[in-house]
Formats: sequence, structure tokens, C-alpha cells
Amino acid sequence: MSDATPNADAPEQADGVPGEPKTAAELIRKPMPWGVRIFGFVACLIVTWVFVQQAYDWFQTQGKPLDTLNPQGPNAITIQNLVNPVFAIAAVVGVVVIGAVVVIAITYRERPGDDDEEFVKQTEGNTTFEIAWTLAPAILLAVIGFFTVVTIQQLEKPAPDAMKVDVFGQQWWWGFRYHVGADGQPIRGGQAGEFPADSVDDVVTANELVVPVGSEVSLRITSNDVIHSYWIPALNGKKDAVPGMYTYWKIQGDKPGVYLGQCTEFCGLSHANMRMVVRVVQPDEFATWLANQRKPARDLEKDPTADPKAVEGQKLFKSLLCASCHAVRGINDAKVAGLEEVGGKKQPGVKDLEVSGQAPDLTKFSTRGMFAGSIFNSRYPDKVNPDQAPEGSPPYRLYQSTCTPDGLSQCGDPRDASNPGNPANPFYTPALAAWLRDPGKQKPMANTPEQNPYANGPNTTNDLKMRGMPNLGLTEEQISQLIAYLETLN
Ligand code: HEC
Ligand SMILES: [Cu+2]
Repeated sequence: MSDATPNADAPEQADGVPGEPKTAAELIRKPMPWGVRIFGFVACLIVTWVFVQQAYDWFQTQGKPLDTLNPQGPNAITIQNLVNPVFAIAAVVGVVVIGAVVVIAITYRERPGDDDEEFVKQTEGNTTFEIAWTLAPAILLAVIGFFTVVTIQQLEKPAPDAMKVDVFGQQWWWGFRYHVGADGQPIRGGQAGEFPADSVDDVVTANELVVPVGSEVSLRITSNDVIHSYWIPALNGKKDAVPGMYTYWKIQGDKPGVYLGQCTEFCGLSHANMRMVVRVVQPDEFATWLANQRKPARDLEKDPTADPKAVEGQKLFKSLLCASCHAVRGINDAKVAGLEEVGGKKQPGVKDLEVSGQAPDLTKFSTRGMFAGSIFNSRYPDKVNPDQAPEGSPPYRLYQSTCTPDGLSQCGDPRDASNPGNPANPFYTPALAAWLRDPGKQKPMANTPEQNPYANGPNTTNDLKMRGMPNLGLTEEQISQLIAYLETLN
């Protein structure tokens, strides 16, 4: 090959001189055959269509527990009434803009024989156009902004006659405190920000918020550690739980059922395992539930008819560390049951009913269908054959897929909890055993040396402080005694 002559072996080029840099126009002007183009386009369409179809089918089978487009109460409907028109407007704008781009691209594409040097006529300084495309989006956004503000105001407006419930976010579960009067009735009324002082008549529970159908519930939300966010999409939008301050929210369910939610502010290791549930029940069912929640636990050690295994469990609960984190009213709350000096007067403090304030209240554990941040069933979901759920193995994880408002019993429905030992709705022993055996294995909680080097040592810095429930090295016998005890907490 000589330097002087172009490479004679180089393939003949259609345009231009071999070896010379090509102009952009030459590069463009090598279209693929139409057949290939059409084939490519159709193939892309088919792949996209199949993908969307599969994804959609999959979501359908998932029961869509967090479907934001399926409102089941007035607050969620208020949001829907904003979302739908905004979505429609966005769709029209999208079609117009994308349509214009496609039409323009096709109409004014470069064609063979076009003059490379010719510069397309520029449209510049067209005042009419410029005013139009500035004003049109501005007006559109102003209209959407106006209705957004109206919607926010509607959602913030307190319901005049609402029940009041405090919501505490914690790594990685939710606690609730129902404000109840000495008469056993929920305290109602007042502005959204007006909550009664805590009292020993209040009901403290965890994971599941039980509310009567068709009635507004006023929520006062806060956090005991980092920022969380409370969100039950079927019943309302989300509201942050911020440590050191209160945020206010409300929910109402118009159809009995179980509504699932998910913490939506990243809060550390088990953020994804921090779920919550609202059970919307008939008013009489709610009244029964509330009356039962107010009762302290039976002291099994004083009950000669109690199952000896459960009695042992209660003793373990008191003697092992359990009782320093968890409260069981009537058993280990005596020292705290009402009694913080405030201004010379004994008054119940926020944490009185929670002992350490760091773990779910277990007084009525057995009346809840789920535990540990609502990720496990504590009752057998009725489509799971207990015989097919050997110890330590799935499927005791909550079936979100089938846990829909119409599939109550799939969500570990605890409604028969008042009837312990009911074979139709037995306690989910393998799930609980796995939890007690090694909680950190069931749910990452920064409480194992792998997750947190300080888990077994002194917690010197705050951010390395152990979270969640530790592995207490229980024996299998202790585990089964503790489970027998937990089942009596109904
Ligand atoms: C260091 C504090 C601590 C100790 C000690 C402790 N737990 Fe826990 N426990 C927790 C925390 C925190 C959770 C919530 C974990 C979560 O959901 O992320 C929990 C959750 C539970 C739950 C599920 C409750 C629910 O409604 O979600 C049960 C049941 C339970 N613990 C039983 C026990 C028993 C029995 C013992 C004693 C053998 C014990 N715990 C000891 C902190 C503790
Ligand atoms: Cu969270």
C-alpha cells in the first residue's frame, strides 16, 4: 500500500471520495431499506406491548394493595377528583406535543436531492406565537395549581366529630393510641390540632388501626426516631411522621375491609418491611373491639384454670428481657401505669402504656392479624394449609397478593381471636416461632453483628444504636411456652 494512492482494495463508496471525511448529509443519506425499518418499528411495538401486558397482568394478580387509583373513602376520592382531570390534561398536552414533533419530523425530514447548503427559513420574533406558548402553559398550570390548593385545603380540614388517634412511627413498625374517655367512648370533637391529654383510659396498640366504617378518624402523627411517612393509599394520601413535631391527617373507609399501606419515607434498614394496615369494620364490631382492647391482660399465674404452658410463658415474659421492652397491661405496667409527676400532679405520660416506648404493646397481641410491621400473619390465612407450612419456611409471609378488601381472611383475619384454639383460625405458630428464634433473620433490624458491629456490645454512638428486637437465644421449649402465652393475649 503506497501513501500516494488511495487504497485500491477499499470498498467502493456510493458517495464522496474514499478516504475523505464525509459530510453529515452523506452519513444521513444511507437509509436502511424500508422493509428493515418497518420490521424494526413493528418489533419494538410488539415487545413494548407484550411487556406492558405482562406487567399489567402481574399487577392484577398482586391484588394491587397499594393501588392509588382505587379510592375507598372520601379523602382518597377527593384526591382522585384532582388526579383524573390533571391526568386527562396531561394526556392531551402529551398527545399534542408528541404528535407535533412526529408530524414535523416526518414532514420536514431531509430528502435525497435536498441542497445541503440551504438553510431552512427561521421563524423568529413571532410575537403572537411567543405570547401564545408562554401564556397557554402558564394558564394551564395556574388552573391545576388552584385546584391542587383547594384539594389540599379540603384534606386538611378537620372533621368536626372525628375520633382521635395518635400515630407513632418507629423503626420499623407503627404504634397507635386511641384517646378514650373514662366512659370507654372515643373522645371526639374540637379542631384537628386539639388532642386530649393522654390518659390511662386510652388504648395503645400496634401495626393495625381498627376504625368503624363510614366515620372520619383524625390522626396526629409523629415519630420516635427518624422520619417515616404514613400512607394508606385507598384511604388518603401520605403524611410524614417527623420526630419532635406533630402532623395531622384524617382517614375514612366507606367499605369494610383491610387496607394496606407502606412507610414511604426511607427510614433505614427495614424501611421496606414497615407496613401498616387499617381494618375498617362495622360500628358495633368496632365498639366490641374497643371495649376489649381496654381490658388489661389476665394474670395467668393467678388463674388456676390457665394452661400451664401459657403460665410458664407469662413467667418467662416477666423474667426474660421481654418485659423491659414490651408492655402487657395488667402484667408489667404496674410501675408505670399512670404515673409521671407533672406539676406536682401524677399524670400519665406518653409512654406509660408502652413501657420502654420502643416496642409494640402486646396486651392484645392475639387480636391482631399481623405482626412485626404487618409483614407476617399471626393467624393462618385460610388458603394456606397449616400442614404445608413447616417451621421456619415460607409461606407465612403476609400474602399481599390476595390480601384485598374482599379477601379479609387472607390478611391473617383475627376476628375469631376471642376464640383461641379455634381450628378454623389457628395461631400461626411457625411464623411466631421463627420470629422469636431470631427476629433479625426474619426482618433486618441492625441487631446482628453483620448488620451492626455494635449489636452485641456497648452502644456508644447513637447512629449505631441497636434497633428492633434482639435475638434472645431462647430454647425451643421457651419459644413454645411464650407462643402459648402470646395466644392468650386476646
Ligand atoms: C430490646 C427490646 C426488646 C426485647 C428485649 C424484646 N422485644 Fe419483642 N420486639 C421489640 C421490637 C422493637 C419489636 C418490633 C419489631 C419490628 O416490628 O420491627 C418487637 C416485636 C415483637 C413481637 C411482634 C409484635 C407486633 O405486634 O408486631 C412479639 C410477639 C415480640 N416482640 C415478643 C417478644 C418476646 C416474647 C420477648 C422476650 C423473649 C421480646 N419480644 C423481647 C423489642 C424487644
Ligand atoms: Cu419508616
